[in-house]
Amino acid sequence: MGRDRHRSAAAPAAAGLAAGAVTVGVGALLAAATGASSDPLVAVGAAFVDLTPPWLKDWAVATFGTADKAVLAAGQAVVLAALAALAGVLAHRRWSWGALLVVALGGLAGLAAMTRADAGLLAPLPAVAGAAAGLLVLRTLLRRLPPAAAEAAPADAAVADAPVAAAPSAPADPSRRGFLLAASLAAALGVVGLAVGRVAGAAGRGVQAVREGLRLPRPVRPAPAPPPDVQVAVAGVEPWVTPPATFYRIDTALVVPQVDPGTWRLRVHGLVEREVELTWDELLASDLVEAWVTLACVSNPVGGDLVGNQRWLGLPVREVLARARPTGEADMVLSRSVDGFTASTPLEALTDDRDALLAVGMDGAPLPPEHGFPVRLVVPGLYGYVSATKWVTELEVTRFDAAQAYWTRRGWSERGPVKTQSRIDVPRAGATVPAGDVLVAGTAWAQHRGVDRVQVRVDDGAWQDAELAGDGGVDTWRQWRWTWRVAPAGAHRLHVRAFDPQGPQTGAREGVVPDGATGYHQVEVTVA
Ligand SMILES: Nc1nc2c(c(=O)[nH]1)N[C@H]1C(S)=C(S)[C@@H](COP(=O)(O)O)O[C@H]1N2
Ligand SMILES: [Mo]
Repeated sequence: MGRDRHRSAAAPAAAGLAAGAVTVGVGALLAAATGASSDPLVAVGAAFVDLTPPWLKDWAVATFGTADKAVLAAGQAVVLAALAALAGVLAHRRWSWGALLVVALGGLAGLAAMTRADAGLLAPLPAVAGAAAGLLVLRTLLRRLPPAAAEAAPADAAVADAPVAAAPSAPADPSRRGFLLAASLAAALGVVGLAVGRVAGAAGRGVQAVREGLRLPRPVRPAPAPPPDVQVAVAGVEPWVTPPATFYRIDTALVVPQVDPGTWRLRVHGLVEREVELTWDELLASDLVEAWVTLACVSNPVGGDLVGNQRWLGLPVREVLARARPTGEADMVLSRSVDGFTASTPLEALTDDRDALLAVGMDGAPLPPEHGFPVRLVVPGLYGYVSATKWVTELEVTRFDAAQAYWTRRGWSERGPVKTQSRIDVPRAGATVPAGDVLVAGTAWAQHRGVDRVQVRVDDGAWQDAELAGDGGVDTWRQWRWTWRVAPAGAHRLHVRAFDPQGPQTGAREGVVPDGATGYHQVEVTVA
């Protein structure tokens, strides 16, 4: 009996999975028209991201790094599959239970879609229509199965032996084969719908094609050529210029926002004498400048790689703000992206003489979609979460005591100046190196202050000055190398520290929350 019961749950669970696939597929297909953020999977994932407590986000980034999105998607798939199977089993026992679960899930997804920043009137439609289609498929599939009531009844021999109860386990039974065929077909259609919907959603807006056809104007002030020795000649050190393809990506967007430059606008408002609206054409017609800026994420652990250096092209933000004329009370600019992310940047950092840019170019090309196409902010000296808003559409001039940004509401500091840090790239942690002279090398950063000096220490020995590579400017990282003369055999621990004009970085170990990690990067190596 237990075995039969087990078997009898498999078919309804499969029906639930097939109906779930249809729900997701129909949702994604409709979302190709109503916008990616109304895709039920995307909307629920995005709402989950927004509701994630800081400790969980921190743990996820620390554990999965930039694979956090893939892990979230996989987790979502597992949870959804379990719920879909449960809905199938419940509906088989009693239709109203299963239906209620489907309606509740569809409703939740619809609500999630309505709370997205760019939600239109039709935002809940994909979730609602998807759930309706799923219910229809579930009903149709379950009709092909014998009722569960027979099994749910007391285990009296007459009922258990009734032909209707035995039917599902008889492989040759045409109704069972028909059920499997119908369920597989529904599941396959759902998966195809999901794929087609996602592809059509991205292509339908034609933003990729627009981006590829773009040519950016020349800067009125090109970035200076970095000194020839900006890169140390040690294999294994991260390149001084981070290729866009490997530049770290951190954001809350589960689907890269597709923003058409033709309809893009930047609205500057709030504590200003004059509201300003800027179009893409106006932006490109302005005097654009270029600058090397090293961007860093506040979630970067000591020794981590959520940091990269690039050549950015854009309009100094101070020029946009000058057109709007902030009033005397203003001390902060809350930048907002199409997907609702916000960052709080001190007004000062956007109006002083640093290269805070409304950037349109990276590495001589339009921004890659995942790095903020068509327009993002880049502000030297500040962590990305308080400054580097991608897909930016709004600058609200305000005050720190009047508004809070996305991560500040989730427990992170309202201000995020980059902390002076250094990293050993060579040798790698855990490496075994041959005895003799050992090359130790890496990078260090103290954006907008500059790295003055780097020192290395072996075990508990004295700090030794490393040799600095060429200086690419105070807003960029700086490479260094040090030769460990006749490294003694055995296990050793290398430490590094950088100095900015205010002195050495702190060795006190702190985690990334609330305003960035501190402590010396250390690697353990074995000298053979
Ligand atoms: N719209 C949007 N912009 C954003 C974020 C985001 O979640 N959404 N994350 C910020 C954070 S935390 C960082 S570190 C930088 C990373 O920029 P990158 O992905 O181009 O490296 O983008 C910032 N800009
Ligand atoms: Mo970040």
